[in-house]
Order: sequence, then C-alpha cells, then structure tokens
Amino acid sequence: MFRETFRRFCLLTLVGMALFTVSATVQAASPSFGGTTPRGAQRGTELEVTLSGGQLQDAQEILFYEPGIEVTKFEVVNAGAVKATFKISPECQLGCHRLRIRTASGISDLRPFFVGALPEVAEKEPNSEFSTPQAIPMNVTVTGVADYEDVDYYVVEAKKGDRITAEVEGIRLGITFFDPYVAILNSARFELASSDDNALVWQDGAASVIAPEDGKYYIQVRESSYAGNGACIYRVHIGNFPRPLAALPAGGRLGEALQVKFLGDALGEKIEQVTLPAALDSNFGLFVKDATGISPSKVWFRLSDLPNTLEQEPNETHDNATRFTAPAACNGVIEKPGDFDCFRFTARKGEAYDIRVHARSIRSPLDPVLTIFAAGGGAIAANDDSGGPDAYIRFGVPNDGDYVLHVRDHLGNGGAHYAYRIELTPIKPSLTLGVAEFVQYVQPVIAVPKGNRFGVVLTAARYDFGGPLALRGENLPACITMESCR
Ligand SMILES: [Ca+2]
Ligand SMILES: [Ca+2]
Ligand SMILES: [Ca+2]
Ligand SMILES: [Ca+2]
Repeated sequence: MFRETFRRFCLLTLVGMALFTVSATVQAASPSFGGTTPRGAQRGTELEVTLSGGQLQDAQEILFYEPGIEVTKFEVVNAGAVKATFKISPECQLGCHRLRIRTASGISDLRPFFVGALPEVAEKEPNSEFSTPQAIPMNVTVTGVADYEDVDYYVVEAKKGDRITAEVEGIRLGITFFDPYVAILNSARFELASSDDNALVWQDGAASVIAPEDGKYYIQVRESSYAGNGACIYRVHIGNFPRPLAALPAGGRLGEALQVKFLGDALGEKIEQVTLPAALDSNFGLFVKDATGISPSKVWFRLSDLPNTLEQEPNETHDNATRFTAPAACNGVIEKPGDFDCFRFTARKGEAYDIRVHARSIRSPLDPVLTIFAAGGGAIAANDDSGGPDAYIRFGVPNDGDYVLHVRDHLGNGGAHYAYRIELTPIKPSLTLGVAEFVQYVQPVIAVPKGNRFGVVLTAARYDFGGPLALRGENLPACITMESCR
C-alpha cells in the first residue's frame, strides 16, 4: 500500500463582506457548550431546552447536523446559558442529533440531543428497593439518575407473550463516563434478562424478554459497579417495541430495494422490504417498527456499490463454500460457537483486491478473523484485527484459479446476531484530508470571522497514488474563498 502524508497550509478567507466586519469588542475566546437540559425528548413535542456553557453572551443560533428539530424561540440568558424552544417533528429520526451553538464570535463544541418515540416519565425516588418500585405504564421513556450505590426499580404490567424491552441511553448521552446496567426481573425477583454492555449500544444496555405469564415485571437500572453519581443521567426506553440487534444482509446498494432479515429480536427473525437512500451516508441505519412500536436506535447498515451475496449453509468446506463473483459483498452470520463460513470465487493472476470484514463497524459482537485459501489447498493470507477488531487483507492474486474466504470469530464465539459483511473491492486510489486537533479529543471547528482569515494545517493521506495535490475549496458559501500553499 502506498501511503504518503504531507501537510499543507490553507487559508479560508471571508471576502466581500468587509462592511459587516465585527466590532473590536469581540472577545477572542471561543464559546463552550457543556450540554442541554433535558438531554432528550419525545418527537412530535415542543419543549424548552437550556443550553449551558461559557462565552454564550453573543449566541446567535443553534446549528443542527440532522433534520427534524426546529428552534421556535431563542433567548440568551447570560454568558453561561441560552434558553431555546425545540419543536421536534413527528417524523424526526430517532436517536442522536448533534448540535452546536453559533455565537457572533465563534462556534461551540458538538453535543448530542436524543429524540425518542415514547412519552417521557421522570424518575421518582425513592425507588431503590425491589419491594417499592416506581409504577410506570408500558411504552414510556424514563429519565433518571443512577447515583452512588443507587438502584432504580420500575414496575410494568404485561400479558403472557408480550415482548418487554428496556434500552438505556447513558454513555451515549455524552455527559460522563457512565456505564449503565439494565435487567428485567419477574415478581419472584428472578432475573429474566440483563445487559451490561452490548455491541449495538456499547456500554449502554438493551435487554428483552417475552413475558412467560400475565403479571408484573420489574426493570432495574443502575451503574454497573454501583459507582454512579449525580451526573449519571439516563434515558431508559421501556416497552413492547422491537429490538433487533443485526441485519442480514448488513448492507446494500444505493437506491436499491431489497429484503432484509432482522436478527436477534426476542420474538425472532423478521423480514422486511427496505428501500435504501440514493446518497452515501456512513452513519446509515435501519429502524424496525411493528404494531407495538419502533426500535429506539438503529441497526447499523452499510451503503456501497457492491452486489450482495448471501451465505448458503452448509458452507464449511471449500467444496460447499458459497460461490460469488468478485467484486461483491458476502453477508452471513456466525450463528453458533465454533461455526465458520466459506465463500469461493474465481480470480486471475495479477488481479488485486481489498478485502475487509465489517462486523464491529456495523456493531456486531463478532470479532472476525479472515483467512484466504487457494481452493483445495493451504492458507495464503490471514488477518485478525486491522485498526480495530475487524479484519482486512490486501490480496494480490498469485495464480489463475479459485480462492476461498474463510471467516470465524477470534474466540470461537457465535450467536444468532453475529452478523458480518465481507466487502471485496478492486483497489482504487483514495485520499483522506484531515484537520489536526486544536484541542485534544475535540473535533476542530473552523469559524472564519467576517472580513478576516483563518489558517489551518490540512493533513493529507494518499492511498495507491502519488504526486502533488491541488486543493480547491468547492461548494463554499459565496462569500468565502480558500487558498492553499505547501
Ligand atoms: Ca435513581
Ligand atoms: Ca454497561
Ligand atoms: Ca454461517
Ligand atoms: Ca478480529
């Protein structure tokens, strides 16, 4: 792989608006943004939200990265707070919405705001004993706090055969290093399901059961080692909604209509017809709904230009391997511990492919290991992890013939939702441009003052091509130009 990194200095200049140059009283410090109170809300509602931070006295507007939230009222309280009214459309996408505050002198950090489908209920302490839980209706989002040594109990009524799901948003709210734990118990205090961490929702938990009989069921939420604090705020969605954990296939082509099988739900597999968006979106996912509700967060799904191949079991040998024609995306599931899957294709000497197994990148619990065999022969190349648990191999075809891709879990684990997608693509030149961090772990923001300039060092990584680069600032607002110098 040819990779060269170079640094280039760029100046973004705001021209033609010098008449609007900001006055000399502007402070140099950038605004900071700690977060919103509350941290989320139900779609289809309108509510007052406080945005807290610093240097907010000249706040002008809120910038959203996803559609669906409109600001109908905006008021600067003081340098530390802005009050805004959020109107959330009934069709607003669920889950994380990212926002910043723009002031006259800068742009703040990025913070999340979570949109849910269910009506909200506030936690009422004391609810720390199994014998004195907080009674809630089914299908609500409870907003609570997991304090130090705090255990929160909620009780719902269910009928035999009802699906009960509890999904917590805690670490995802981006407030503090909070590691939530959630469990569903029966009236005899027997734990029917629990979740500390889950590949789909990271340190947050999602647990589901099918009620074995009519009766009361208890949802427990706490910090995983009882070491919470007043900042350990959570939103727990409790209801009958679906909670699949993976999709098969785990990706598709832009604009394509295809059948997707959702895996890992307590009620079993579900097949749905899905139409994919026409434009690339690296954060794309599918929300599953039925008569009982909708999953609170997405099942991650890859968009690409590759045709799909689905594994055909049994596929454990080179002879019964699922056949495909390269380039393609091979999709499957390591459905039980110790399982492995084989895919076979024909290639010619001199061809070269990038072969990447997507598993953790689509929030599957699988830790994939990829091995390439000459069909009927020995292993040619293998990889376990490449920049994370997912596997990657650049494969230069040594001879005309058939080759087998073999995928398994690193620890021999498996299960109904251990999905993966092997993307096999011809080698294409690519380029990534980045801006170095101004502050460690904080995504940089370029705010160009009116009539002024902003200098930034861009880092470029070239893959599979060489030579100089010409940088142009395309699709910038009409009043902004970009010049670059090496
Ligand atoms: Ca509590
Ligand atoms: Ca956890
Ligand atoms: Ca399989
Ligand atoms: Ca791996």
